[in-house]
Amino acid sequence: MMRTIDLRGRELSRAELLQLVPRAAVDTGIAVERVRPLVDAVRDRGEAALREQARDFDGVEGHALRVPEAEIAASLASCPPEIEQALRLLAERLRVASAAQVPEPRTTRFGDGAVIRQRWQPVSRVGLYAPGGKAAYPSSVLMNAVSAQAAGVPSLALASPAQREHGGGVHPAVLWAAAIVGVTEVYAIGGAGAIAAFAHGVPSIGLDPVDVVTGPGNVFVAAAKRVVNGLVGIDSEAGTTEILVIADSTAEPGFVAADLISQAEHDEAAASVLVTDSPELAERVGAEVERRAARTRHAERVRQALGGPQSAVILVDDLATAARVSDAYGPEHLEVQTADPEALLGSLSNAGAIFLGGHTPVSLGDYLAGSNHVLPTGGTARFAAGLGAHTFLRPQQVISYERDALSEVHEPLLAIAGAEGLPAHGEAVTARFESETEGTV
Ligand code: HSO
Ligand code: ZN
Repeated sequence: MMRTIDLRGRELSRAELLQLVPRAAVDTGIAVERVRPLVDAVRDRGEAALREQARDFDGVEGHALRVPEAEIAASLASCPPEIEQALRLLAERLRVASAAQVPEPRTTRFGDGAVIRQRWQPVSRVGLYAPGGKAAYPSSVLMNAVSAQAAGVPSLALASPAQREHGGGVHPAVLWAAAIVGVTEVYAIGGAGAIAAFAHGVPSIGLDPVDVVTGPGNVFVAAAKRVVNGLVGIDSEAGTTEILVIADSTAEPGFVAADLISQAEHDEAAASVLVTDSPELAERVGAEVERRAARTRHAERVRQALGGPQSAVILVDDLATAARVSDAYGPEHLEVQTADPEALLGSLSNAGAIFLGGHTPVSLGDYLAGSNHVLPTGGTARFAAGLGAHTFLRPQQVISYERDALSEVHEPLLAIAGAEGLPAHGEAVTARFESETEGTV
């Protein structure tokens, strides 16, 4: 089902490695032109535009745009207890691991009275988008909300499309997640309109503008985030899911196959890549993939994903080359199933998250590892990070100098101000010492 790329005995340049496995093409750029009028309409006409968009795109009219708080709390009554318990465990682990992502403040001193503090300031208000319908993942809602809370964001709003089949309210699974993390401001607004509402605010329903918008969505949601980027901050665009497994002859073929299939289950365009120095393992994984894919619920989707050009088995001469291949690809999820995964970690840099050893499947990270599953896709792991407390934090420098410390840099500062032709910059410092030199106070 998966095609094989044999790199044994071949030296590929970095440029060639970058081309090796193609990514599914996403045309967010085209969607941007389509959503811009929708975003502008919400900016200019607020609630009326949101209601038109709900009618046109969600088939819902006359519904409450803000979900009553009592309804959020009451939603858990419809949540099966084992699911509620599991979601609470997820939230708790995520909370602990996310708290560890918040950096300590640091102080730098250049002698006495010359102090620079660096503190990490949370943004004031965040808008979190949760898709509705089939992709209503409560786990993703928690990944976003708990990260913002761990950062110390004081105000958090959630939006999700109004669902016709739920009486114009938001998907119950989204409400369960909101209830579990104590988010009380929830809006039944979907798509580009929701992103616009967060960015511009909607006074008639009491929706104040936010500073940062995060959360997954379809191509139109991604496009709307691009449109409002700059007015507000956004998280990175999380595209179709990807897994790359580096495995050697000691790996368990069934584990490798199960993990390749687990992410293929998300989407026909999902990418599953195996890189191995063992042709025997490749063969056994291939057989396991066939066997397991035949039995899985989303068999057809999995077949398409694994059979697509975005998926492959790559044969290499050694694990060092496997690491180079993986780094060039920059997968969202990287699994290392080798005799000594720690030994390879030093040569791996570009991945959204790295899963070491045979008992750390990606689906553990999707749900209960305590790590965040919102990760950079499409090769953006080469420069971007996954979602976390840091998404909502800004490093801010606080500077405080005393008189003597200022005097110490007076002369060199005048020199730089002179070089830049900005003498008033120097005079602002000189003013602090004039009383002494001229005898006036
Ligand atoms: N693997 C997905 C996240 C997810 N999995 C949500 C299940 N639910 C992208 O990392
Ligand atoms: Zn997943």
